[in-house]
Amino acid sequence: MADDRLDGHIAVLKDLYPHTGKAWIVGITGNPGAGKSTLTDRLVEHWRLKGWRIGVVAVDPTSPFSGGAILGDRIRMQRHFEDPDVFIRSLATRGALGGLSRSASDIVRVLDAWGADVVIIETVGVGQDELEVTRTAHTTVVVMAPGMGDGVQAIKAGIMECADVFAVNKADRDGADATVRDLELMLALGQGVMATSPGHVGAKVSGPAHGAANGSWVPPIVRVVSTQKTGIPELAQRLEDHRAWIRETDEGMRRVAARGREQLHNEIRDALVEAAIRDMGTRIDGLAEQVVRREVDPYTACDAILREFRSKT
Ligand SMILES: Nc1nc2c(ncn2[C@@H]2O[C@H](COP(=O)(O)OP(=O)(O)OP(=O)(O)O)[C@@H](O)[C@H]2O)c(=O)[nH]1
Ligand SMILES: [Mg+2]
Repeated sequence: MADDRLDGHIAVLKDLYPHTGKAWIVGITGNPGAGKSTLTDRLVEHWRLKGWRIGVVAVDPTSPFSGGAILGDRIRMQRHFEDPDVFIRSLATRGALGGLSRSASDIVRVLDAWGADVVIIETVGVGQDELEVTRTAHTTVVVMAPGMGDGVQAIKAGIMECADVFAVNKADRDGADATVRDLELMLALGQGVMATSPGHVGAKVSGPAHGAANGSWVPPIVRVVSTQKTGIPELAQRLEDHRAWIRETDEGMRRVAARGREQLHNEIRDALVEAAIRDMGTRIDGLAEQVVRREVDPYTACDAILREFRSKT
């Protein structure tokens, strides 16, 4: 129901909401083919050994670049399909405005209510919608792979900012050291910037101090070879460290509060746009055409829509 946004799904989600809030939400993002699904499969395996119940939401952008990730994800995580304590759901990007991030976060909530200890969201780190999906996560891993033009420069800036942990996957290949070095340099520069901005005075500048340092979090870099399970326990540990940091430190809690606020803003925005389109769709289309013909500027059109919408409600 939540995925298809069927009538009544909001009422169901409202009923489920009191049962949510326990799951830890882990986002896994990175360029196409970086090894996100293979890594997810390994983390599922690792956390299952602890007896955790696990939800996985795999977002397929259905873009020509991803080469049919749904099928790939299914094959890569197939062995967990038989496990009643693992629930895997693939979502396709649809054209709808903000539809992807919203149904992904709704499905995460359903899995949370189901009793998942951890919900993993796998999403390609390209596109605004996909970026927004990672914002619903408490802890985000950015997966990088060497030797596929996948250097630090090739990763979108927005994605870099939402990284809590970096996984340099395919560390069995040449170039992993260079990728780690690039990341370390980037993090050191980032800390330098932070140190000079007010509020961050005294932040550690020298050397990459990974993990929680001086109350703030510096993303650790972990080398992994997902296909060979190398580095998975270390990666899982860093992720769990981050979870402890958000739960136990003031800055971590502030970060969670900020994400919660952002998520509510998104929900309000989506609900408003949806309501406006429902109530005055043809009027909006008409104004859009006028904007295209340059008969009216977009600011005036927006003002007119806002005024009319307010007078209706
Ligand atoms: N050599 C090597 N290959 C790997 C490793 N991890 C994954 N691969 C391979 O890389 C390819 C892509 O892996 P996926 O896990 O599908 O990558 P993905 O990031 O989920 O890809 P999309 O969902 O399509 O964006 C597969 O052929 C994997 O077998 C690794 O650690 N080393
Ligand atoms: Mg994948």
